[in-house]
Amino acid sequence: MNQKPISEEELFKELDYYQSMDCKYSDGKILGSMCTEPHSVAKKAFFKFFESNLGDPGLFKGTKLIEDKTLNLIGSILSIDNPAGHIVTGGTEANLMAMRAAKNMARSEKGISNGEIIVPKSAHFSFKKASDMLDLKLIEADLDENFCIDIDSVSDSINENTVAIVGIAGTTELGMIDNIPKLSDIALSEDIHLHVDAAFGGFIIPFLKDSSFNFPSFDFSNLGVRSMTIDPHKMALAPIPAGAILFRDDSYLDAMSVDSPYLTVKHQSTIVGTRVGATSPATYAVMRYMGIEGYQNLAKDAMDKTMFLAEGVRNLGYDLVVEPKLNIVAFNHPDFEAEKLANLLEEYGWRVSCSSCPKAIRIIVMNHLKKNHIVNFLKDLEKLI
Ligand code: 0PR
Repeated sequence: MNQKPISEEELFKELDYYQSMDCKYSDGKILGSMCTEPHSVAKKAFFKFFESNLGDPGLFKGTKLIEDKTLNLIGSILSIDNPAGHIVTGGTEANLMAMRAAKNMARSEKGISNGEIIVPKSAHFSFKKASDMLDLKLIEADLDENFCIDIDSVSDSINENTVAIVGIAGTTELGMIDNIPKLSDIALSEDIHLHVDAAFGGFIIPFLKDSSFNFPSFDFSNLGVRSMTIDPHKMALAPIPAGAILFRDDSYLDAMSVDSPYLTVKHQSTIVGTRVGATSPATYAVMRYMGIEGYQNLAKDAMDKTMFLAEGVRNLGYDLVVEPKLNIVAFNHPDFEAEKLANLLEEYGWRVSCSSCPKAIRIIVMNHLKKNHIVNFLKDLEKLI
């Protein structure tokens, strides 16, 4: 470290240098990210509250009230009044909390000490972390021909140690939506915690409901659903790190609560102690500013662009892995490996990612991707064949 202070000018010159190496959403070249440029009102609200620490909420009572109000707003799109939960750093932390609650509940109510969780093969890798950190055996259920969780495989995997079943509403790789009503029936009849990971889909599925998209219900309206993950920093235009974990009632938070004797609150259920306060006002601000109509327009726009891209890719002779359900397009070319294609596209500046199951180029049509970017992308894609 430098002995003497350096000037602000010199310092920011250095930071500018490093920032210039970063990709920018606004360039329209980031095609494999579930995050996007946050809305300006979200940024403004974030910086207004950036000192706030929700780890000690008695000191930041206003921020805490906003966290509760934000959870209620999110609850209103997921068919639940007054959910329990927290604004957290993202889908990983939310999934960890859900699995921790399920584990602790099963231990105290059923005496299960060597728990197992059943997740689809399409589950995000955060469940591998949860399995490792919480010492829960991870059972991967098969997928059906539509890349959704195979219900029979779930039934076959249940045993006396099962503490949770996980369904995904908007899979990371392909954007598929598992059959939550069926999983809910199983969870109710077996008395097992059902967690829905709607980290990606949670802020788009509810807003497509009234258009031509006919999705089965994926939220708390299914009585077996006990918790849900939903990420404002993905489709809601909130800044990173904004995730949310919602529980059906307080008992799940109580099951994770530890004493925090010298804080302004005497119990804490979150994984992190000192925790960012600013994402609650940022999420609250953008949700209020957009309203249901704003998100409906965003969702419709994303799906229009998705269909335009899917059609364009198909017309060039590429094979779609599956018809897009949400705003993800995955495709292959008969003569090229996906990774090879990704590398060639990178030479044109496009930052795509590859799915693993099946291997394919995967494009997430986020808000920063405009129609003209897609047109240019298709032109470059044409040059490769
Ligand atoms: N659940 C689902 C269904 C997800 O898709 C993701 C992340 C998570 C949980 C975990 O969320 P956090 O990453 O917020 O903890 N999905 C993306 C992925 O892993 C996240 C992402 C975002 C990756 C932007 C890259 C990127 O540039 O692919």
